[in-house]
Amino acid sequence: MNRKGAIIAGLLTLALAATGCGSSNSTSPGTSSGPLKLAFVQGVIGDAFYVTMQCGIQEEAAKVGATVSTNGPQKFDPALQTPVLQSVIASQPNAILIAPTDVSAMQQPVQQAVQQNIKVVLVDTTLKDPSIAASAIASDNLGGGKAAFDAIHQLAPNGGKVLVVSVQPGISTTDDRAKGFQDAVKANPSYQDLGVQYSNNDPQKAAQIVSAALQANPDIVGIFATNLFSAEGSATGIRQAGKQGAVKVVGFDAGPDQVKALQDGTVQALVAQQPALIGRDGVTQAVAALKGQPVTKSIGTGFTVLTQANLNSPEGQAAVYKTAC
Ligand code: T6T
Repeated sequence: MNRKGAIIAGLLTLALAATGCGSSNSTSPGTSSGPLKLAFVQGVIGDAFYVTMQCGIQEEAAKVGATVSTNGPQKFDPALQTPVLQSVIASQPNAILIAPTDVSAMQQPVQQAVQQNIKVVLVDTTLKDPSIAASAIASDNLGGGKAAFDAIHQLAPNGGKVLVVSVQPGISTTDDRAKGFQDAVKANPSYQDLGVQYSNNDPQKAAQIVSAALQANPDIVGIFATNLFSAEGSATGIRQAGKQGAVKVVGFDAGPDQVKALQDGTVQALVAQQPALIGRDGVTQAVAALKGQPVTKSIGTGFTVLTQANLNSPEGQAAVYKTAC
């Protein structure tokens, strides 16, 4: 459904609910008794990427007259996200928008939502078998990894050793970003791939990884940090080693801390995603699925590569993530 169609459908729902004329819908709990109930399950709470996505979800939900609840685990961990999802399922929303924290471990818990006739839309991360979801919306993460390498290539054109600091294996987004980056490194014989190290989404661990890597390989020319917390910690590691500017750092995401690191020259480029758009599209797809209208199974969103040169432009400022709606 296009955006206008979604709005019309939402208004219709409200009108039907107000007159008590809503048709009962056996495939979806609660659609006949008031506004559509959407639930957003974040990958982790307190992450500016998911906060910005939440803002987009709330904005679009308000347009179509749906309510939204937002929940998430304390850590980016399927063992913690599963009980959060289970309690969301128990609250019987019409649709769940979820960023699964692991492609395999979250398959069954998400399947349980589908079995309860709740529509599922995957936002950001995906599953091994995403066909159970009505729609899946994500950045072009492979392309983003390649863009990160292109940025390092521009900054360190003579080549050399490069390192990836990622989160943990099994996350579709960061795994794809690392792959996109490493494939590009492989294709350029001037660069030497030092591999991927995992920070478990802990900035302190990312900082330790970078400190240790710079001690073992003082000639590293570039570091790619595949998400917000890896980038935050990588910047700390670079500062602690006194290597600001000497080692080129490209991070995924554009939270406030990362933007500061870009401004002070610790980080040279940020691949900013479009989390609000992912959220808005997620609502549109969920509502379409609930109304039996056509859905788009897979939607790819773009990104903006931020540098000091474009950060203060209107486009650059629009790409920076929010910490509150
Ligand atoms: O990079 C985003 C998100 O796309 C990824 O799946 C997990 O990490 C972030 O939330 C940033 O912390």
